[in-house]
Amino acid sequence: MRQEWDLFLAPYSQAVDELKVKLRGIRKQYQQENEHVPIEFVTGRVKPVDSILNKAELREIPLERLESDMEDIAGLRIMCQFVEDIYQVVELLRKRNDLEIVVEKDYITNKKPSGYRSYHLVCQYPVQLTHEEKKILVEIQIRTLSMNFWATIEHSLNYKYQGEYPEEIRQRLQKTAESAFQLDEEMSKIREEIKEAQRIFSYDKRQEQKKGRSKRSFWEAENNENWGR
Ligand code: 0O2
Ligand code: 0O2
Repeated sequence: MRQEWDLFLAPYSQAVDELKVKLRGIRKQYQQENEHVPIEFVTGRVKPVDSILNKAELREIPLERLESDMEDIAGLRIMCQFVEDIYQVVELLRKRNDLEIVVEKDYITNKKPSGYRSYHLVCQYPVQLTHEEKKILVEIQIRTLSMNFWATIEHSLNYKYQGEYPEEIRQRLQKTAESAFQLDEEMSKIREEIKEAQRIFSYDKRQEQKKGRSKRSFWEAENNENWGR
């Protein structure tokens, strides 16, 4: 049984690994170009078998329909500094020819009743296997650091209450979701200022690193000469 699951999950695991590299690659390119980086960090996971089975039971998904009906067996999460970055990342993903967006949910404009905000994409992603290409579904959640802070805490509280929150906690969670979003809105207002400061900071840091490198190579050249004597 374990072996069957491993076999079934292998392409999902490959997709998560590949997409983590690709998305982190976008981040690196922006850094090299000294541009504001719309991606702060990327995480990913393959849904554990227990979670797959629980969700399948809850949603009445027959196991033979997992591939088509469970969209988040492979999950990537992209964290951004600003709400505007989220939409920039969505546009970047839209333009890629290595994945196809099949479902799009904007829980930022239309927050969930819980207070949850995030931008969700379900994509079809081709994985190259030994003998064939397999297209699998991958869920990409894009959110700000502040949205992620709220969702992470709410997710762990959910484990305790299984979604049946006492009224007081439910209301507090909604309130904190609004406060988290206010923080995003305030940050957006001073985003040009922040972006400019970050550009100067990362430029200075790169200059320092370059200086460090040339000092090191001077030192190494001197040393090599000394060794040669
Ligand atoms: P990295 O990049 O490997 O260092 P659960 O649903 O609670 O039963 P889950 O969510 O599979 O279990 O596991 P966990 O440990 O909460 O999350 C694993 C990683 O994937 C975490 O980052 C999460 O931020 C991310 N993640 C979790 N759930 C989802 C999801 O539903 N969708 C997406 N897109 N990402 C998710 P790491 O460990 O730092 O990742
Ligand atoms: P996990 O792995 O435990 O995170 P549907 O309503 O059927 O159209 P569905 O399938 O519920 O949509 O997907 P939806 O609503 O887009 O949510 C998918 C994922 O978004 C969830 O995965 C969560 O990771 C996250 N999410 C959605 N709503 C909330 C919320 O209120 N709080 C938090 N913390 N996360 C949320 P799962 O399936 O819960 O699994």
